[in-house]
Amino acid sequence: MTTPPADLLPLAVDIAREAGALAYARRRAGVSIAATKSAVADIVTDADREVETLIRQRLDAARPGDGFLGEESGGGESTTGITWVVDPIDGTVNYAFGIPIYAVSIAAVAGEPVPGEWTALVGVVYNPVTDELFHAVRGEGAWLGEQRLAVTREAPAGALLATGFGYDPATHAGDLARVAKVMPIARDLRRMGSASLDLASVAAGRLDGYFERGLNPWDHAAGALLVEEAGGRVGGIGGGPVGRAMTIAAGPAVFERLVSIITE
Ligand code: LIP
Repeated sequence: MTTPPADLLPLAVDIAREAGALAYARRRAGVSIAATKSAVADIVTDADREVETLIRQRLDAARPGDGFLGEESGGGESTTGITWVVDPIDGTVNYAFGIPIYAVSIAAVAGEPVPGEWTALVGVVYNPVTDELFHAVRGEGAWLGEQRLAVTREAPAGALLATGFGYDPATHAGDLARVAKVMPIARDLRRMGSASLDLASVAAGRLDGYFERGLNPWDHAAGALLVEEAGGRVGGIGGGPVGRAMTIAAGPAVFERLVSIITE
């Protein structure tokens, strides 16, 4: 029997809150960098690993047979057709430096756990510092708590945009050139350091658009569903599927303009 997506939301919310509380407590107690990953700037803390272990244990207990794709512990095959795509602490560098902009990102997807091939069913992005829990079930809208979310429409003053830069210094020149191409349509630019919160901010109308190269599946899995359920669009180069090459998220008009500028 296929589980209705709405039945997955309470589990995701409960686990996100528990995981967020753990991350917050560890941050207040002091955080150490456990290792570097793809580049010297790509760090993981002991808390990242501990929080992901908690999330994985809770999901395994509640939904044995579901798959898992997590930033720190990799993948686990699904026998139910559902895979949980998890970033335990999205905004790890912010977290390590004590900048209060980070989130637990949990998504449940159906099908192959590959961006562009999966169908996102449930997305939860939780910032424990602000106690803001963004959530969406496919077809049932995007919400911040009980407040329904909606993306913005294009404005004469230009778009308030956000972006990010990868950990590999070799990619920074291209990222900065892309910013220069986009700035003529922007009223201003933000670089907040957490893709899931950038996407949640687009869904909530706090940003008009977001674009970033190099994201991993767990960075955008939950936030992309928030944007789509808030009336926005999410895609990659040329408006195709999201991937490491590019993630673009905005209301329809700004999305088309960003796709056109970034793809040209
Ligand atoms: C981060 C993203 C951020 C991006 C960073 C990194 P992490 O994810 O949320 O938008 O600019 O390079 O990918 O590593 O903190 O989970």
